[in-house]
Amino acid sequence: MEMARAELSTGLAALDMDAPVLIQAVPDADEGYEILTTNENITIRGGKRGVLYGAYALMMRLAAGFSPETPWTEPACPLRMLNHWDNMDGSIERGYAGGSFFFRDHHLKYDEQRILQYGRLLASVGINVVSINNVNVHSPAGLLITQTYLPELKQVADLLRPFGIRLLVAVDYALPVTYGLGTADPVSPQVQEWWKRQVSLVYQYIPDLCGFLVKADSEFRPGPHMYQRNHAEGAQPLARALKPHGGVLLWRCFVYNCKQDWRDAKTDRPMAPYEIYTPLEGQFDDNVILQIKNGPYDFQVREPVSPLFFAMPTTNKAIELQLTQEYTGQQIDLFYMPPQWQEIQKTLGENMPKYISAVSNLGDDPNWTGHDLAQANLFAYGLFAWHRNVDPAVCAQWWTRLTFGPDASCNQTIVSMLLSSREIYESYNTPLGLCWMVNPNNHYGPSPEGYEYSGWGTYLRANRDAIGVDRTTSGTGFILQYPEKLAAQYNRVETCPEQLLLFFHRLRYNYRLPSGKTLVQHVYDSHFSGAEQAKALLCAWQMLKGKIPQETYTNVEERLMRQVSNACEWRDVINTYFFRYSGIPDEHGRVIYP
Ligand code: GCW
Repeated sequence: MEMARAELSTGLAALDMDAPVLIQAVPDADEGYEILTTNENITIRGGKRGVLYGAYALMMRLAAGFSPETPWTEPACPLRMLNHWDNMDGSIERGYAGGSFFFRDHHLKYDEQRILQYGRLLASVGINVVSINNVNVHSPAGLLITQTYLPELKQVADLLRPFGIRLLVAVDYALPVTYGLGTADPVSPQVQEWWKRQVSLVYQYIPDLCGFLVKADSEFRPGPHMYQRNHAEGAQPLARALKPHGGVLLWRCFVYNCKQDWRDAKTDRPMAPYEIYTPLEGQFDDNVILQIKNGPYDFQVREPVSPLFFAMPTTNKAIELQLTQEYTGQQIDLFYMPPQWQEIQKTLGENMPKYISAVSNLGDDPNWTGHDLAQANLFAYGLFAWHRNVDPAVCAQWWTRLTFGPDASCNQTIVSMLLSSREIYESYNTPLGLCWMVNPNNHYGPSPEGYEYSGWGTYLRANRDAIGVDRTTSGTGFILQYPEKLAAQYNRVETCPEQLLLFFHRLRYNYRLPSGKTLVQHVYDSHFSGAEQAKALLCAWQMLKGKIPQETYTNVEERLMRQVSNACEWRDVINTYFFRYSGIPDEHGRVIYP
């Protein structure tokens, strides 16, 4: 209540507004709130944390020029998380907005004001849990849950608590080994005892810790498979140690063989999580939440939803999204994500998990996200996590108005840039859901066969006739992991959504799409048009010169210029690649490099 009052008074003063606001506690409520108005005053009624959310909502509504009146609202997801991939040396894995604002020189070293601003930034859009260290727990981050770093970690928890934000810690599964036990085998009584003691210690420092996040047996991280134990057995000692303290265990399902032989055409990487986890249905403790990436591969530009969301009905699940633009333009190219989330929500319907998490796009750049317009993704994520069914256009309008003020024509331009950005990016990137045509390691820019002969399980298998992996019932059978109706839709090339055609099917270059175009002509057309549209984004922005604060204008213009050259590079490389394999020229005779 005091926090809500304090935030309101500083916020309204900053907005140069003076509104008579009453705050009323609603007993037994927690995060929900409503805003009521009479002629004399505005009342925020809400639960313990709800009044704070109500205070931010009110300020946003006033700042955007909307009526403050808001009917009772409660979050659709109780855990609305942000996962940072920050390393303790200050770097950020897949970070595109500078370095960490939590860590430096292997310590929690930060500007306290920035952490407070961060707390406000997150709370204002309803995010209530953060994990600040990388899921790849590089040394010495494992020690964050030990005496060595707990006093430092506690300070961060204390700073964020008033904003209704709790900490999660990404932990190293092999930590008991580091502590001299010689094993991290989950069935070992010493290991179980060790986790109990360790967790008790953590809760002495941070009594409201949300819990732990674990990446196990994934991309060279240690895990229970090292001891021939399955993941339900593996999760147990940590879950049971956390349980008496009210903690949860977020257990990531990003598990697959990353040392596959490319000659092996039977193993199909996207099938792995379903194969590994579904036999374990009913075996996870009730405070374990399986954290599943939105797609079965890995945050590609276009993927179907992970089939695991439809399975394991009695197991807790969280969906993991990626705000940091690893494969979606690295905060150089514009990519507004809510249309993607809306599609996921539509496809999953009631199978949408109750818990939600997203990999952070924040860093220590002065504008937080590197690309100024990438802030819209964080804003929209908060709204999406709270309401689930949010209209991408409404989020874009809100954000634009709050960020750039009331100028309608300027807002219209920015909103339409945001709303078209994903389609544009996709049209010059990897075609038709094929995935993985990126430069290896840094994942920016085209390299069609960059991963073709590697162990990562990400193959296109192009030859002179056809491209793609057949995942239908007559191919790898991946499609059978989906519920019947969806499986039937994906299985037939005629009914498969066009954007996913090459995710599910292996097709000949001269295959005729429902549009009447051949596959290869579609690739050419979409790449030529995508590069043109990227140029159009730049032109649209340039029309705003003088209407936007100079710093933001320059920041975005410079990035859009880089986007244009990236788009041209993608266009030429992908078109050339398809031309060289297929030998089929562009019907319109445009330039393709032979
Ligand atoms: O997409 C991959 C990234 C890794 C990341 C991994 C994961 C944190 O390239 O950098 O590691 O996903 O999600 O664990």
